[in-house]
Amino acid sequence: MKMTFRWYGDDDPVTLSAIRQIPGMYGIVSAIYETPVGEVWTPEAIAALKGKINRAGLAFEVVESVPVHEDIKLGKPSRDRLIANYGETLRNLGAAGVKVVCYNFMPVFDWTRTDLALQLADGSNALSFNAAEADAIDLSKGLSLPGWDASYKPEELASLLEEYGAIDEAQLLENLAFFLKAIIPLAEEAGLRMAIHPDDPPRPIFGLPRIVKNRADLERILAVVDNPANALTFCTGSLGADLGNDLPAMVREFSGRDRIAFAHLRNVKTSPAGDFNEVAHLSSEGSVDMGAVLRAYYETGFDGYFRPDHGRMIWSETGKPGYGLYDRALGAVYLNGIWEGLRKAAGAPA
Ligand SMILES: [Mn+2]
Repeated sequence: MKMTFRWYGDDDPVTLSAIRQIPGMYGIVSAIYETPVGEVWTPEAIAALKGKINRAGLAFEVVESVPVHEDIKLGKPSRDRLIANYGETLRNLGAAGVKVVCYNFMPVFDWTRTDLALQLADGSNALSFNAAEADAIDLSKGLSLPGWDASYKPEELASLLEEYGAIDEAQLLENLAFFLKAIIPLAEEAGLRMAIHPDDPPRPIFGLPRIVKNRADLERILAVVDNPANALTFCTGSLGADLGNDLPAMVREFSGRDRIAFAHLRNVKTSPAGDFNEVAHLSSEGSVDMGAVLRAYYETGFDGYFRPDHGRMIWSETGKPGYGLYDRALGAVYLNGIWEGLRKAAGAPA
């Protein structure tokens, strides 16, 4: 297992040198944010990012994300050019030593919350989702969704939502299959693995289709191209927002088949109705049994990448919701502690 940490580039208030000081930290998960979605990430831009990370004493082997253009998800004719560009980006990333590319296939919104700073009992705050509140949002009246207000102009959003009116889950899955059949051979050639991130939250939202929600969905996607390069980003926070998902069993199955390339470790406190808020990583804080999840990884010989996913905002830190330094650093240390315990219990050297 290699421990990593997400970093949003030079604009991120969390610095590389701070991340370097977290014990047991191996590498950085990042992306090129300046290149418009659908355009090629150039070797020069990739080398600049990699250089910055390597000079800080950290590896750059995981990208999150190379975004998938909406036209690919919609299956529009322009997808051929966009998929060719995506393939070229993968070739450039592979040549720079990147091993895993995280992506998602969520229409329009790549995550949804109804509150970015829910006050928890201990005085910290965290992201949360209330299904009834989300269902009550009328997007035709413009977007008033935490975290997304600046992303789309109202008329852009309206026309995009109209286009998705014709896309049901079966059609979206077909469009994903078309993408995977084209991209996975290129990923394999580039020496890297594509790792799809589950839908967050794992439920249909605003009438938009969702196809990465549970065990059956993951199985279907992996079967499209039965190749280790067609892999998963297994996010316990996203999948954990449906109490029907047995996370340790799913890890045991998919890691046992070597189809998890990247593990997002996040804890959420989830209600049976699917409302949830994010919490500290410690198992007793939420609905995710982190010890059981890590045991499943350990016992299936997982040698991919871990990263602590979203943390709370604690100790008066301000910054990008979910992506402060302190609580994610606590998460990394906690996860490393569990891992050391598992190793020692199995008789491995420290
Ligand atoms: Mn995640």
